[in-house]
Amino acid sequence: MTTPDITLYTYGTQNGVKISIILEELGIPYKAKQIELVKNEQYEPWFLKINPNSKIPAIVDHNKDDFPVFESTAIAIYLCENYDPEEKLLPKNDLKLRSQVIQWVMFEASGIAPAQGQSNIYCRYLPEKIPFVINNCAKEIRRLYGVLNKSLEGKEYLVGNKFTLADAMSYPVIRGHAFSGVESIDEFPNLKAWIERIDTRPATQKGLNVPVPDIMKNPEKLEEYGNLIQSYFKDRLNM
Ligand SMILES: N[C@@H](CCC(=O)N[C@@H](CS)C(=O)NCC(=O)O)C(=O)O
Repeated sequence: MTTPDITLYTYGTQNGVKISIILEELGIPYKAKQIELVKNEQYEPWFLKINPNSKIPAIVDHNKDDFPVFESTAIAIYLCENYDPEEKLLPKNDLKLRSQVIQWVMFEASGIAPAQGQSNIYCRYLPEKIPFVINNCAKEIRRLYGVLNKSLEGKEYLVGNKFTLADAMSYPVIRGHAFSGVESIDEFPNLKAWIERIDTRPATQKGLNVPVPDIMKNPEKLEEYGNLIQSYFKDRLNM
């Protein structure tokens, strides 16, 4: 395999660190470039050529004619398909195992991430607090955590008892449960133990600190991002 030459465009949010975690876990060299979301760099024409959806994360693979990839799930699968010959994170030939990993990756992308993303908006950023909406978001997050908790019964990781893409994509979002309005996850002991297990993985921890120190422990950066989200509402609600 030729030495990978990848630029990661990111910001340190939960979606951003999904990809730095994967790059670190695969041991792929990469350059991380912080996109200044607060200065609207994501809307600049050069970045729209990389991600027409104007969001981080995105990558450019310089070894493949500067091939751009956007959407965290698509990036994760691309990286494994091109740069995971040892099948560290995504099985290639065992198609059932591969499907199981992809099922949980999709469960995260279409279930957990949107549920927590919505909850962040309603319980953190929207100036008006609407109890029904906040409770409904928390209820859906708890339902999804219940599914994961049951699946982790007697297991260390989600698929095949080894750390895979399924864990790598879910962990950075789920560890932020308190931020998303679900303060305690004591009722999900398997999920809690799973988070603590992944907390000890050096590569994952390294990825969490790209391009800035872990945003969940970085109040200044968290506030900066929060202000950005609130500015979207001000525009939309004409506040
Ligand atoms: N579905 C996308 C979501 C990406 C996303 O929402 N990125 C946020 C940061 S976590 C962003 O770039 N927001 C800036 C904006 O919306 O202007 C993915 O998984 O890559």
